[in-house]
Parts: sequence; structure tokens; C-alpha cells
Amino acid sequence: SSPDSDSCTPELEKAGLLNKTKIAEGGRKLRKSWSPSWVVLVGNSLVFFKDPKSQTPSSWRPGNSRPESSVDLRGAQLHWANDLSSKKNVFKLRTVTGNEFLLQSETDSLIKEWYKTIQNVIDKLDRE
Ligand code: I3P
Repeated sequence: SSPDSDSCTPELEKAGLLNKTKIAEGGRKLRKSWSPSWVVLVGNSLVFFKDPKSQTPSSWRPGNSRPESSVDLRGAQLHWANDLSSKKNVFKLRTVTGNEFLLQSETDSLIKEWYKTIQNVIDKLDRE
């Protein structure tokens, strides 16, 4: 339990810049289109922001900026997916609704941290 857990502001777990592409929507395959995304892990959600240049870790809150999309991590699956891209350090996130995203970073340590942190949230939700 954090100091924030009793307030209406969910806990900010992690934020940073990753390359992102959505590869499926409701189980239907999409054409890849990689772009940099400001990614924020907050509560049970992974939230994507379009314009990384205008974002800072403290500006994710509603009102300060508009998320491009958001992913519910409950029941989601995470897998390393270097077979799905010519890029290195790629993992795939699949939601219960059949949306699939690839996330990537050139920095090994950074992508490992993201993987671990997202998996921890998924595991925590699985135990609820
Ligand atoms: C895709 C683009 C992607 C690439 C993808 C290409 O071409 O080059 O970056 O994915 O490869 O099809 P286009 O821009 O013409 O759609 P990676 O960078 O992840 O390899 P893929 O079709 O083998 O997934």
C-alpha cells in the first residue's frame, strides 16, 4: 500500500518513451506502423500518448494531456517477440479483447525493466 492508494489518484508505476505498433485489433491482424510513444503504466492500465515531446512523467494526468489509447492489463499476456520484428528488444502485449501491441527499445536495460514491471502488474491482477 502506497500513500496514494486511498485517494482517487491511481499510483504512477512507470513512464517513458518506447517504440510502439499495434498489430491486431480484436484478433484481426493490422498492418504494422511503428512510432515513438510516451508510455505510462498507472494502476491496471498501460496508457499511450501520441506526442512524446510534449509529455513529461508528471503530465500524464487527465486534463494535462490526452491519451491516444489505453490498455487494460487484467488478463493480458506478455511475451518476448523478437521473431515478430527485425528490431531487437521487442515484446508483445495481448489484451483479453484480442488487441496486440509490440513495444520496443534500443536500450536493453530499459526494455527489460518495462517487461518486468508490466508482468508484475499482470501477475498481481491474476492473483486478485
Ligand atoms: C513494414 C515496416 C515495419 C516492418 C514490417 C514491414 O513495412 O518496414 O517496420 O516491421 O515488417 O512490413 P511497411 O512500412 O511497408 O508497412 P519491423 O520493423 O518490426 O521488422 P514485417 O512485415 O516483417 O512485420
